[in-house]
Amino acid sequence: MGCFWLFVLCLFSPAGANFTELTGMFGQIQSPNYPEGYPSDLDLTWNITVPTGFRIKLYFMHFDLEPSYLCEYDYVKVVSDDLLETFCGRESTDTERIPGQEFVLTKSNTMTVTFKTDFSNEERFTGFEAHYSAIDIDECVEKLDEALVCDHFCHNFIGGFYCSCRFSYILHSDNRTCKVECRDNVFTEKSGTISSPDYPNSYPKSSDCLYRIELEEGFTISLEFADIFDLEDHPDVPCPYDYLKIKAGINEFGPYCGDKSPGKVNTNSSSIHITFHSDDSGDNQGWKLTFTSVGNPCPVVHPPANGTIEPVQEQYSFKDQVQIRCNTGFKFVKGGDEVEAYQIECQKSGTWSSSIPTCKVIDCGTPRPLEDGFITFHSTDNRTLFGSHIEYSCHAIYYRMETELNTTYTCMENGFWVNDELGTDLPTCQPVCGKPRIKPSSIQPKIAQGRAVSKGALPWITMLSKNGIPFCGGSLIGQKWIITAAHCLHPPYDPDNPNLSNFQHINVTSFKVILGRQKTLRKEETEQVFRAKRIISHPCYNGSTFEFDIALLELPHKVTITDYVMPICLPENSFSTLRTDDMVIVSGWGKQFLHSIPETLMEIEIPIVDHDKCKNVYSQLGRQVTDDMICAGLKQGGSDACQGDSGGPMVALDNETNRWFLVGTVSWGDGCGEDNRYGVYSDVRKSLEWIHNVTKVKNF
Ligand code: 4AZ
Repeated sequence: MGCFWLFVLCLFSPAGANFTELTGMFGQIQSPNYPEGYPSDLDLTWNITVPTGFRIKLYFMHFDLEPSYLCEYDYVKVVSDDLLETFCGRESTDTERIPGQEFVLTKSNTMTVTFKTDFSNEERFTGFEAHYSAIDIDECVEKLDEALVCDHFCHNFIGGFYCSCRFSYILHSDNRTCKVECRDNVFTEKSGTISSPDYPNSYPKSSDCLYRIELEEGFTISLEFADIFDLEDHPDVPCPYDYLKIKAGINEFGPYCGDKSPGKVNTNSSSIHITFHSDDSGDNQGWKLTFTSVGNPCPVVHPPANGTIEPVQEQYSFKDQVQIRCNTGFKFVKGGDEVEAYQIECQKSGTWSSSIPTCKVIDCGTPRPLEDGFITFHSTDNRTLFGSHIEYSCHAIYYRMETELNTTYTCMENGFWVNDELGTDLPTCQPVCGKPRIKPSSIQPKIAQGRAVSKGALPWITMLSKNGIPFCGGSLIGQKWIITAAHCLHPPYDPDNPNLSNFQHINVTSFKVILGRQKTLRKEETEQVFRAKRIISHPCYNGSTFEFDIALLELPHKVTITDYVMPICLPENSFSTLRTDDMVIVSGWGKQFLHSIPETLMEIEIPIVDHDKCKNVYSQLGRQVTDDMICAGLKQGGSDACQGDSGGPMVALDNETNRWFLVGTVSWGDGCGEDNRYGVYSDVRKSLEWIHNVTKVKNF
């Protein structure tokens, strides 16, 4: 006997037993003196150890021991964990066994082989020879140790194995179980569901999950666990392995485990922490809960008088909002401002963010005054509240509304007086033209040298006065425009400087514009005096030929329409057809036959003269009567305009409308009132478009 292998270690026990430690991956053991007969009284032991993750395979190439009943004389015993094989003899019988062609396979990595012989052998037995080798254990298949089984996936390698986990799981430090990272679950919604990972499939092992529901103060959270509730438990100890605990403020609920659902849990808190712990074993379905929250209740809201609320509910709780609206025609009054809608919110304290305001009826207030008009209230008490009606009218006689429309305005919910057609715009009152309140002196067919005009009979006549002396006339059209002769406002024609008379005009501050005047030199109470704001001469005015001898003066503001100050109408197609011999009236403060100026406004009534006839008369004198001019006067002379009458009106009565309209403005002539000479006037019809463009004046 002796040490026969590289990894062999021989030990001798005090009782004479002989131990050999074998640690190689493979090796050989033999009976002493093999293949010669083995000695008596042997007690040999081989302790074979291979690395963990391997098992040992032992194979006997030769076996020849003394046979005995139940191997009581000589035998080879193989022990490993729960394995026990005893071999003896030469062939297997009822009571003894030889290894034969079979091999012995251990479960673990250790094996003890003992060879014992008694004191004698009846004949020579050659003994045994065996080989062992380390064999890899496939732990993934064999699962020898339940505690070392991989939780999810197992991967075998020679001498060992390793575990891995499914997606979203991580391998626990025990290298076996798969856990989840579930400490960071925060819920801020008012309701939702939470469950253990993979519910209702088995939840991960070795995990510590934390779920937080964090709501605003003012809410209380309730939990309702699903019926399927399955956490590893213990019959005697409360939840020692896996458990679920709920912390809600100072209150704690749980631990919960087992298979009975905790059902409904009212936490009375707005912030709760749910902890879920699982140990490294078990295969349970887990848990699921639905959380809901309700806010602190607020008192029921009632709609204000003349208002509504939305939504209408039997109960209101924290964060609920209520819209309060006033009925049409009503508004809230808040800090002096009118407010359309109002919103209140139930607060955590269980009170509303503000009290319910009252709805006040909308008041459109005093309607805007109408210039030259007045307002009539439909109600007797002059109500200006929502739904009230008013009427705008123009002052009768002097004014007429610009367009014929329904002039009723209603106080609307927006607080404005509104008309169907004009909206919030006001109608305008325009002065009536060509209708003197004071009747002109009766027109007689022949007035020789003119006559004094009764006060107010020609209320459009305008005096242009310099230093208190009239130098030209004019006519009021609309409320702030005077038509006059361009030559009144331009320097006289100078052949050396022809442009001067065309393009330069006198200063607006150098003369006064007087309306409502009858007397030539005396001021009157009825007069209205202005300084012109601007002078606009006809663009075709020619200072040498007096073509388009017409100009407009803009007044700085509107005249006041009185019995003595009223506009003349402009010619219109419908009522301004004039024929030769039609009578016209010319008025002014001009000289009488180039002599003295009259004391008062004078008028003459003369016929329109045939244009060609007039043209001929003046062509003989080398002067041109152009198409923009119109002539009037008597062949025998006598009644004529004269110096100082320029710019003044030549008017005619429209028989259809019984209104006076402007035919022309006094322009020029050869002398005054001489026979076979006619007065020449600027024909207003020829300048009508320009007048309209500049003044926008229309007849009313
Ligand atoms: C002028 O000098 C004037 N007879 C006006 C008209 C007439 C003559 C002169 C027509 O203002």
